[in-house]
Amino acid sequence: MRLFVSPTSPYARAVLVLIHEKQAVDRVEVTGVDPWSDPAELQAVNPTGKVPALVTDQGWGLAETWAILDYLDAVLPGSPLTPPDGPARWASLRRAALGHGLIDAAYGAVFERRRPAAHQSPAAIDRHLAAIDRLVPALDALVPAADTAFDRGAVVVACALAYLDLRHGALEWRGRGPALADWFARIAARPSITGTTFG
Ligand SMILES: N[C@@H](CCC(=O)N[C@@H](CS)C(=O)NCC(=O)O)C(=O)O
Repeated sequence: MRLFVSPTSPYARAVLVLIHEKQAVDRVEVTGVDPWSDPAELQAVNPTGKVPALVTDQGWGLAETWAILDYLDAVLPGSPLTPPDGPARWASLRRAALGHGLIDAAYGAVFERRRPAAHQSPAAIDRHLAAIDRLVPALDALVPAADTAFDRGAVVVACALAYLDLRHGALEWRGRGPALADWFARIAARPSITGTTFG
């Protein structure tokens, strides 16, 4: 399989972390691209032109982080990171969904700030920052009481928090989510996290 990523994409990192957690690094060839330079090979796989994008062993392309996570969790060997059913499944997906929302808000603010000054929307930036402000305590309330398996929700939330550290250090999110900060500190030494740093 082939996976298109970019070095600072929190979306792509979630896929990389899942691959590491499943100890399947040798099953996926990772290709770094700059999606903003419109690489034809990326657009052929994912017409949106965004990373991550996956080419399966059958040769077809798959877009969208959640779909790629779903697919790789199913086809790669090793225990599933997404619990198959019951309350554990919904707890994991609930956390993953808020984690995706946190990535969207954090990336959205960065994207807006990169537009030429005259075209930036302060209201759009504020809206993204306000969402981050709500999402951190919401995720703080969902930190498992005991450290359970590092599941699908954990993968996405960890990448969202790492991206906050990379791009939004001034927000000092740990003050809004102390339990989340403790959890993040505890999982920071996992090989899947240290082996996939933003480059
Ligand atoms: N909804 C997509 C978002 C992916 C995304 O926005 N990736 C960014 C990099 S962090 C990208 O490729 N941007 C290029 C563009 O928007 O053209 C997903 O979940 O995979």
